[in-house]
Amino acid sequence: ANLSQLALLSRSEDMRYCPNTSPLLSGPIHVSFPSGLTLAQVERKNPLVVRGGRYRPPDCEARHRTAIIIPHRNREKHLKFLLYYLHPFLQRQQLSYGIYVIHQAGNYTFNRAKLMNIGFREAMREMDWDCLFFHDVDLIPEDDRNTYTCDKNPKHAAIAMDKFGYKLPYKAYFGGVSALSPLHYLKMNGFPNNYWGWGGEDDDIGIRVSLAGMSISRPSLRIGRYKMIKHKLDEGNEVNPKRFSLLAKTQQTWKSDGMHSVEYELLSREYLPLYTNITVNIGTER
Ligand code: UD2
Ligand code: MN
Repeated sequence: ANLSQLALLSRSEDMRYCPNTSPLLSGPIHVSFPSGLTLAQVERKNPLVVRGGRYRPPDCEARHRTAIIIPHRNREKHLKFLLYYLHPFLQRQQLSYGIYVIHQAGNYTFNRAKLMNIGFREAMREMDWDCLFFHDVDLIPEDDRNTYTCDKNPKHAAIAMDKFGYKLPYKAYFGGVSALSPLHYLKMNGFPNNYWGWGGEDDDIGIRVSLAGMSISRPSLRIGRYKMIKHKLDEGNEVNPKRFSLLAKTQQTWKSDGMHSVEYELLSREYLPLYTNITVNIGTER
């Protein structure tokens, strides 16, 4: 070997890939919601997390780059608990990761799926992520063997939630937490932009997966467990009365409405210590 080959060898020697299965995993997590927890405490517990909520394992080269996309408005308390659990969880999985909070500005009706499309675009603009986790703010994973990496097919990760008795509520369910690679996402034209208010958009996304010729993968019931922080229906996220008629038309609309047609105004991008906050004006229903 010549000198430059030797130099390469020794570099890969001290920065080897992380093992296929992280030795840091501990399995089931006891989830509780300590009163008085502050974001400053969460920061102190995660000294290796850098600006914008980014992390890479200190002593091995991560095999995966995962972006977490969280749709958000007016749920600061839930966000604090999610960050408290999610940062150490992702670090134990030895991932290279970034957390993005997509904040809907103003008081118009909430639109979860549209915020996800924006999160996809804004995250991919910054980095070549190989997996995106679309994550409700109020769902806390209860087992760190539920790895935040992508599968061959779009993955529905929140298969077993306490609110549904730790069972899948129905076979096509795709709500809560799901994971798609950029290729999956583009293939199904992302998520719908026209579901305003609560409900239906998760089923629409599930239908898009199969319309695009893919199927849904899931972790086992034993490890895809989540606790949902109890809450009421938010103001500004009333039940969407159009959800059933929209769902009946997904087959006709998915190619024209989605990732490719999303329109919004970027109001700010802030690199906070624990996450990147992206505030957007998404308008309202026309
Ligand atoms: C269910 C699904 C969720 C979604 C929703 C229907 C579960 C666990 N999740 O959640 O994936 O399909 O039904 O739209 O069954 N949010 C805010 N501020 C708001 C309103 C919503 O931040 O004012 C975000 C937040 O990330 C929240 C998510 O949107 O977790 C879903 O809204 P939800 O928690 O009110 O709805 P839920 O629990 O019925
Ligand atoms: Mn919820």
